[in-house]
Amino acid sequence: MAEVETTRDGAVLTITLNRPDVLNAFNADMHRALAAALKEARAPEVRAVLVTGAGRGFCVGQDLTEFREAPGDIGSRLRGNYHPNILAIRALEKPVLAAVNGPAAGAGLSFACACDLRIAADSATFVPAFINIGLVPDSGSTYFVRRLLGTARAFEWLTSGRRLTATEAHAWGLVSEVVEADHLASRAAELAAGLAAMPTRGIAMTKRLLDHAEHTTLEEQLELEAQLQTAATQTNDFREGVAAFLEKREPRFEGS
Ligand code: T3D
Repeated sequence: MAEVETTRDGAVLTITLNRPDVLNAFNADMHRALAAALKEARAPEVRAVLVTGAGRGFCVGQDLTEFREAPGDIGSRLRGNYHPNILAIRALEKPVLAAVNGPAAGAGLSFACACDLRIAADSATFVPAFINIGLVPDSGSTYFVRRLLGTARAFEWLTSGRRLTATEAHAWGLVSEVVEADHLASRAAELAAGLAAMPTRGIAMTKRLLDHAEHTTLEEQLELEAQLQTAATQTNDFREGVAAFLEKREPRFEGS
């Protein structure tokens, strides 16, 4: 069976991590398959991406059975396997929604946090497992968790290794919604379809602006907003949005 499966429903590409026996822990084959899936997501017909896990887990990070022997050169593995996929999610010019169906731990937590939005099943849990085995957070966890939670809470959580429930994750703002486990797939599909029907280029540029805002001055951010707003006014979806408003009808955005 493929370590990562992709399915298309209209303009939504669903990427399913598929090593359910180990709660979708990462191994080299899964990294490669995920890279291919994220490449597939770049197709213009895809306007929203949904990522989830097969079975009862979302993703529990590195497959620890590979650490039985000496860990080898972890830095090289991070650079070669993990970083390209995290960067690919951020570079993807469309929204990426994580439907967290079960434990998200270690680099699996980083992977969820690299996505633009997260919803969770009520059975999902969030575990910054790195510290529990004497590692530091990697794959962007310090970047994304700090951004989502603030430095003080990020430090407290990442150094505790504490398992967070879906309800707690919602209260902290880590996920935007918690749904009953049986309804997660349908709710995620509904949300992804809604995102796919929005002005895709406008969403892509909003994503870029928010990422850029993390490391810039107000002056630079104002300038980038002005540049991307100029680009936005040149899209078909801008013309359609204004026309629909003036004609008092629902807009039909095509993502161009
Ligand atoms: O190499 C590099 O490139 C470095 C990169 C490192 C990045 C990292 O991700 S480091 C962090 C690695 N992840 C962890 O440390 C998480 C370990 N897992 C857990 O702490 C727990 O499994 C959970 C809290 C996530 C979930 O607990 P629970 O009780 O729901 O499930 P479980 O019973 O522990 O696990 C179910 C099965 O999955 C079990 O196998 P079994 O007994 O049914 O045959 C368990 O061994 C397996 N499993 C869980 N996590 C991993 C795993 N197998 C391999 N690797 C795992 N990470």
